[in-house]
Amino acid sequence: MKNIDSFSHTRGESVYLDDIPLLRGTLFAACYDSPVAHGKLLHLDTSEAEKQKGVIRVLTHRDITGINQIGGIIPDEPLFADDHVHFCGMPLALVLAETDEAARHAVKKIKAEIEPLPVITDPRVAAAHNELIIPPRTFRIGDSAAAFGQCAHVFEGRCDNNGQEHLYIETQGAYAVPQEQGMIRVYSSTQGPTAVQRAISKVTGLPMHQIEVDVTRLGGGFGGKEDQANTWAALCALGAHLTRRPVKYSLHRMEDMRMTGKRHPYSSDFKIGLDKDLKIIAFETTAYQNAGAAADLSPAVMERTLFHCTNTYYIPNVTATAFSCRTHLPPNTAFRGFGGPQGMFIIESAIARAADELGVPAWEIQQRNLLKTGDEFPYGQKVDSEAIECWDKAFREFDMPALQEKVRAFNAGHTYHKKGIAVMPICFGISFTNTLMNQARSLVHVYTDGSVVVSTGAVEMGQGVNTKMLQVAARVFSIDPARIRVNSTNTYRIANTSPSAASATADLNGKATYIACMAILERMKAVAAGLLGVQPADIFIRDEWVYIRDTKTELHWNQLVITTHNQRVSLSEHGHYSTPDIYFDKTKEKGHPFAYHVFGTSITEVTVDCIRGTYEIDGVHILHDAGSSMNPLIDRGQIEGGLVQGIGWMTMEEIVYDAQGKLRSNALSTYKVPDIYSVPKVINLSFLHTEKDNPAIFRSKAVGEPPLMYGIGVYFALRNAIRQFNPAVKPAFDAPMTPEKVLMNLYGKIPGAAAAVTDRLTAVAAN
Ligand code: LUZ
Ligand code: MOS
Repeated sequence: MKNIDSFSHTRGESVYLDDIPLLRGTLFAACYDSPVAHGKLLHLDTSEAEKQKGVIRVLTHRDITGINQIGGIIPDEPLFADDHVHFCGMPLALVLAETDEAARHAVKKIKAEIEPLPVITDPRVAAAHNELIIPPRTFRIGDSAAAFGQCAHVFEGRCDNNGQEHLYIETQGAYAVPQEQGMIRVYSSTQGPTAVQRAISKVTGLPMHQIEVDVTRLGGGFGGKEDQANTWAALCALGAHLTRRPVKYSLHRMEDMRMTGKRHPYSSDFKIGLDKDLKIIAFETTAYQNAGAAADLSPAVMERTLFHCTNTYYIPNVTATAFSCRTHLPPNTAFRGFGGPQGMFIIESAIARAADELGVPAWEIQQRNLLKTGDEFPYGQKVDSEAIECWDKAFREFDMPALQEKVRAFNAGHTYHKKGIAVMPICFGISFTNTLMNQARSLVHVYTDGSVVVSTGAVEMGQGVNTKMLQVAARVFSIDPARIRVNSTNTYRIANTSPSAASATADLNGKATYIACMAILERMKAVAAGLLGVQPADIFIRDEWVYIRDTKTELHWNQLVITTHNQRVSLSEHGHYSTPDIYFDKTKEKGHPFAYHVFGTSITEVTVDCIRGTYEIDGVHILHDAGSSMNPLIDRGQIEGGLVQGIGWMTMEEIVYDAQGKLRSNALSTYKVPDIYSVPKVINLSFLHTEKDNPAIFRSKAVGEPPLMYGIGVYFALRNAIRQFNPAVKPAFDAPMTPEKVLMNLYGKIPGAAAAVTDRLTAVAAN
């Protein structure tokens, strides 16, 4: 089944925040944000701004009617700065004006006097100053210190990964509309309608039932709107609450890039020990997470880094410690993978370091350590593994020996172009690591004309979750999908939602929808059984007709619906689902936090131009564990999109803050994301189809985040190509691997390299 939004997207009819018609009297908001990363706010002068034409009011922290606090996990994040500023981009004031232009013009008239304080941007420096968001945490299995003594080989190293800008096509924004009796309806581009409702409640002081949050769809989220949509919605709602006029704010791209947090950069140390057969016996890591100026979701992201720092390998002795470090950058936040990719980059770097030193391909080490069913993770859960199945099938289907031979032959025949190959097996835990968040609800109504409407807590952000919800209802009722509509996500229909995140949205809301539809179906079957004089257990609905076991009757879905209603039996149900059998004990750092794991293996081939440092990705061949996919077309889109987003993070997206905490890569002219020319020339995708009864919907498996981590394979394929050209160099583990870094690594250890490049370039120029 196609994504149900395909038609309206193609015709430009899909409604995003900016497509909502504005009511007369709507005010436009614009934010004045701190130009300084750290300092004492001595004076804020909004008087000139207030005098500008069209300006109705300028809000600061003094205007907050509730509390000046939007921290979700830890209350450490004021909405408006009061006495101190903690990052460039921190909101100081909000202009409300009759037009967008007037609001943004007036912002320029605001003046802040800020006494600068020392700025920290490096997480290791923050840790040295004990600037931590939460105390460090350590996951442990076995005894790594003792185990190193028994290893034939021990290697140490360091790895660094940069952040990543979410770059959802639709920027952050909200539209708050006052309703009667002090209520406010808020349209928000958020992955978490309840989080928005809660933040507005705190800031305005209104009870949550006065606040309705409605989300039709987002133009992308990627984690950037799991927590950080709250700010803009709270600002608009506060404006609407105070002026009793509708308030709209949709951020310009540069405002969004400057004021919002990103994927967390990490800097980590590692130590890996192997026996003579390349079995990894011991692993230690200390990871420094750059959290930015406030907690946001950083503690949860840090936790997922620990969960995934052994990726898909069984290691009997592990000590993994993580620090969440407070710096003067915008608070970093959720981003597809949620700390998992950063954890996996550490172990993959450690394996690559071992491979460098031992002179074996990394994939020999990877293969020898894959998880087997029953193996225990450092956090205590025993795995139900598909790692070896995915790996073996990938090697078979994509003919790894032939790929290796192709690369070897190419490299033997070329001097200035080199190919590299790398394998990236993945393992990603499915469930919010915070157990209580693993719940969802769905409200299903069958109308008397036989049409159906489904409302859930799932937010459609391009990932196709609404199509999957519709498929669930169509499958349970066995009716034409055209009879079913999926409604907008609304806090009056579905309360206390978890954000659409953690790859778990279709799992959780799909199960809730299944439960609701099944309850209605059971009641309808009882009605049919009464009409037909048989037992309810003998009634089936197939393709809209009622059957008594295998015999088709004259009773159609439409008639059964009417009869059910006429008998005063409910055609509505509110279904609730919570993932069974998951728990985690933070005092012991042990438990069974994940419903299941998603596996996969990718094989990547790249070609590096060893004169220029540029590269092409020849192919990425993916064997992905999708369970029994509900929608292979949508899942393929998620896998291809995730891969390319991961490639962007690992190879080209380079966030640059200067020493004063100012974002230099603050526009698309200075921040490079993958485009059609940088995607792999070939993406082969094959599914590992399984029928296991994992707790996802209809034996499918979550697909949102795991494929991003295939992008890590491109980093290591590039690294391998570089070493084909210059075996003396051991490139630092420092992502992204931009063309500049490739070039510097290519000539890293060759005396006279710079002169050779200059000579070569001169020759090229002369031609
Ligand atoms: N969000 C969250 C997530 O709050 N908890 C999680 O465990 C998570 N995992 C992935 C992505 N978002
Ligand atoms: Mo997410 S990183 O699943 O919002």
